[in-house]
Amino acid sequence: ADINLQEIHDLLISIAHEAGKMMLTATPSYLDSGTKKNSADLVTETDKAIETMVSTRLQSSYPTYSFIGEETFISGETVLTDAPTFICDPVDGTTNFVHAFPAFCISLGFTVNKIPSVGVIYNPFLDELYTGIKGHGSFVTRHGGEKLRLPLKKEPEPLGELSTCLVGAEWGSDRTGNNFDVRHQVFVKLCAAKENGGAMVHSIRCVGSAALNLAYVAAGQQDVFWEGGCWAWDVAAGWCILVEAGGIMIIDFFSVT
Ligand code: LIP
Repeated sequence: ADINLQEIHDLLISIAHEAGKMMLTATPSYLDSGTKKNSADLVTETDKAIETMVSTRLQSSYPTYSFIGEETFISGETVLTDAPTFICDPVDGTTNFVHAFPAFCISLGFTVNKIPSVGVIYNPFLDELYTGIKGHGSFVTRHGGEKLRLPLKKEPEPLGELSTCLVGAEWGSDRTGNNFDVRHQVFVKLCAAKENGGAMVHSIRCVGSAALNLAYVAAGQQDVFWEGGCWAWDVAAGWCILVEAGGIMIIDFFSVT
């Protein structure tokens, strides 16, 4: 059957707004947040409640489509297939959410044949909604205002020189072994002066949400985003939005097994 991406996009926006209300009425604290793989990998009751709401609403409208969510993912069992699939990060930027730092969002992606085809990213705190549909461009709406096509910059600069870029990069939650060494080296190389072997970028921003980082590149507020160790729910929505804004996604590997 034909897949109506516009209808899916509209439903995802409605779900994102409901999730936004749940985030704003919650009172999270690091004191009652739980942890996953280590003390820097946080999860709250709101993450879980939003994911339940999202999967319930999607299941009732699209019972035959697949669903992958950060909080219900089971390593080795949950697999991304070619089937139409919703990919949900109920609260991306949970650490920010817990600390009341205003950069967190819900990230809702939809893939067909593993291709990101709809993306909806909503930051309820700033009331910023980023959306994209494959082949139909991407947009931002701020504070319920005008829907603006991305990128926002009228004449985007070609990225000739890293040294002219504002770069988003994240430390992530894995602070051990090779993963940490690679992150550390990337930060140093990006920032160091050229005579010290670096790219001397304008600066680095650690906004704390992979989805918002991708949306910011799509909007032209950041020129590049780099992160090692992203999951499908971190990038599925932002991927569609970025590509539709004329951006480029470079990956080493895309799998949720
Ligand atoms: C987080 C990301 C963040 C990344 C963390 C984590 P969460 O997602 O968006 O950018 O650095 O590793 O994955 O856990 O807040 O949904």
